[in-house]
Amino acid sequence: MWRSVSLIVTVLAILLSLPRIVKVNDELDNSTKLIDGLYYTYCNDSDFKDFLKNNEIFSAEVNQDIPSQVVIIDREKPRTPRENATFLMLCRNQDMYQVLETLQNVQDRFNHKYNYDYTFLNDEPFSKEFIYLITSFIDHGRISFGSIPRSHWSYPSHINTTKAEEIRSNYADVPYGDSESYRHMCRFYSGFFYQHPLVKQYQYYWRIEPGIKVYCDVNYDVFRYVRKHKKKYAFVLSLFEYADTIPSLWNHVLEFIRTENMTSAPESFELLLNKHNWYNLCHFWSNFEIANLDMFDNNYQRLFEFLDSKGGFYYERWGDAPIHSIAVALYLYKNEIHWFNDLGYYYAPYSQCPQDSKTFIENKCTCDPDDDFGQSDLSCNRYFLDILSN
Ligand SMILES: Nc1nc2c(ncn2[C@@H]2O[C@H](COP(=O)(O)OP(=O)(O)OP(=O)(O)O)[C@@H](O)[C@H]2O)c(=O)[nH]1
Ligand SMILES: *[C@@H]1O[C@H](CO)[C@@H](O)[C@H](O)[C@H]1NC(C)=O
Ligand SMILES: *[C@@H]1O[C@H](CO)[C@@H](O)[C@H](O)[C@H]1NC(C)=O
Ligand SMILES: *[C@@H]1O[C@H](CO)[C@@H](O)[C@H](O)[C@H]1NC(C)=O
Ligand SMILES: *[C@@H]1O[C@H](CO)[C@@H](O)[C@H](O)[C@H]1NC(C)=O
Ligand SMILES: *[C@@H]1O[C@H](CO)[C@@H](O)[C@H](O)[C@H]1NC(C)=O
Repeated sequence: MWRSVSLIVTVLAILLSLPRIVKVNDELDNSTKLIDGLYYTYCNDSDFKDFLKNNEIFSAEVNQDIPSQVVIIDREKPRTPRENATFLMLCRNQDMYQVLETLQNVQDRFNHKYNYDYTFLNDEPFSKEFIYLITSFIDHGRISFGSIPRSHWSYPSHINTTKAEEIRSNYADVPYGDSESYRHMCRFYSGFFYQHPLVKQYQYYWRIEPGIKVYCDVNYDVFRYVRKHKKKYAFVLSLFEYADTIPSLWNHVLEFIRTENMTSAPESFELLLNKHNWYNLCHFWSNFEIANLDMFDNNYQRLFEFLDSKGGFYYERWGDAPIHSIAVALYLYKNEIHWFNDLGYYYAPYSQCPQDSKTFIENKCTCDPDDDFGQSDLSCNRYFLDILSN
C-alpha cells in the first residue's frame, strides 16, 4: 500500500517536473510560445529576482531525450524587426564571468545595434546565478537557457566504454586527447546542437564561446548579409587538424560517399583534398560559425549517424570542426560558403585581423594586422579562398 502510494508520488513528481508552458506572464504573445518551457517577460530587477526565486527553473530529473531545463526570457516588447537568428553559446556555470566578457565585447562591437537573441546551452542545468547575471547584462531581445538531453551528451550504446577509457589514457599527447567531456562536446556539436528545441526556434546562428574577442566594429547586419546572399556557412579562421585525432575519419568518409552512391564529386569537395587526393586536414575553425541551420538536413544527419556508428568520436578524438567542414564540402555549393574577411576575431591562440587599412580604421580595429593567422602557413585560408574564387 505505502509502496504504491510512494510510487504514485514519484511518478507525479516526475510528471510535474517535466518542462511545460508555465503562464508566468500573460502579456506574452501566444505566437512566440512555440516550445515547452518556462517563459518570462522581464520588467525590472526585483520582479526578475522574484521570478527566479519563485519558479523551479530546473528539474532534478535528468531526462534522456528532452531538456530538463528550458527558460526563455524576453527583454524587449514589441520586438524590432530582424533576421530569424541567434547567438549560440555552449558553456558551463563556472564560465559565467568569461561569458560576461564575451557578451560585453559582442554587444559593444555589433549587437547593441541589432539586438539579436542569445541562446545558452549546457550539459547541466544553468544555475539561478548564471541566468540572473547573464540576463541582467543583455537588455534587449530574447535570452534562452537550456540543458542538453542526456542522450545527446553521453555514450551511444554501441560504444565500449572500457575500451574508450583505455584509449583516452593513451591519448594524452594530443590536445584534449585524455578528456571524456571534450569528446561528448565534439559529438554534441557534430550531431545534436541543431536538434535542440531552443536552437530550432531559429534559422541562423552565430556560434560564440567564452573567451572570444571581436576586434573591430561590425557596421552591418551579418545575418541579413548571409540571408540576402544565400550563404549557408560562413567562417573566419581555418587550420590543419592534428592527424592523430582522426586516423580513420577519411576512410569512413569515402565509404560513406560510396554507400550514398554519389556519382560525381561535389563542387566543393576539392576544399578538403591534397595533391594525393587524400584529406588535406583543413577545416573551418568551428568556434566561430555563422550558418543557416538548413545545412543540418537529412543528408547531414545520415553523414553524422554513419560516422557516429564508427565510434571515432570516442575511440579516436574526432572534432566537430572537421565534421562540419566535411559536410560543407559534400553538400554546399562554393557560392554558399562565405569568408568574413572584414571581421576581427580572436580565439586563443589565433586571430584574424583585417589587412585592408580602410577597413581597419573605419571599424576601429584593435588587433595587430601582423598577427593575422590567415597569413600563416598553418592557415588553410589562402588555399580555401583560391578554390572558392574559382
Ligand atoms: N557545458 C559544457 N560546455 C563545454 C564543456 N566542454 C566544452 N564546453 C564548451 O564547448 C566549447 C568548446 O570547448 P573548449 O574546451 O573551449 O574547446 P576548444 O578550446 O574550443 O577546442 P579547440 O577549438 O579544438 O581548441 C566552449 O564553448 C566551451 O564552453 C562541458 O563539459 N560542458
Ligand atoms: C492566448 O491563448 C489563450 C488560450 O489558448 C487565449 O485564451 C488567449 O486569448 C490568447 N492570447 C492572445 C494574446 O492571443
Ligand atoms: C517591478 O515590476 C512589477 C510588475 O510590473 C511592479 O509591480 C513593481 O512595482 C516594479 N518594481 C519596481 C521597483 O519598479
Ligand atoms: C570492451 O573493451 C575491453 C577493453 O578493450 C575488452 O576487454 C572487452 O572485452 C570489451 N567488451 C566487449 C563487450 O566487447
Ligand atoms: C525562424 O525559423 C524557424 C526554423 O525555420 C521557424 O520554425 C520559426 O518559425 C521562425 N521564426 C520566425 C519568427 O519566423
Ligand atoms: C545505393 O545503391 C545500392 C545498389 O543499387 C542500393 O542498394 C542502395 O539503397 C543505394 N543507396 C542509397 C542511399 O541510395
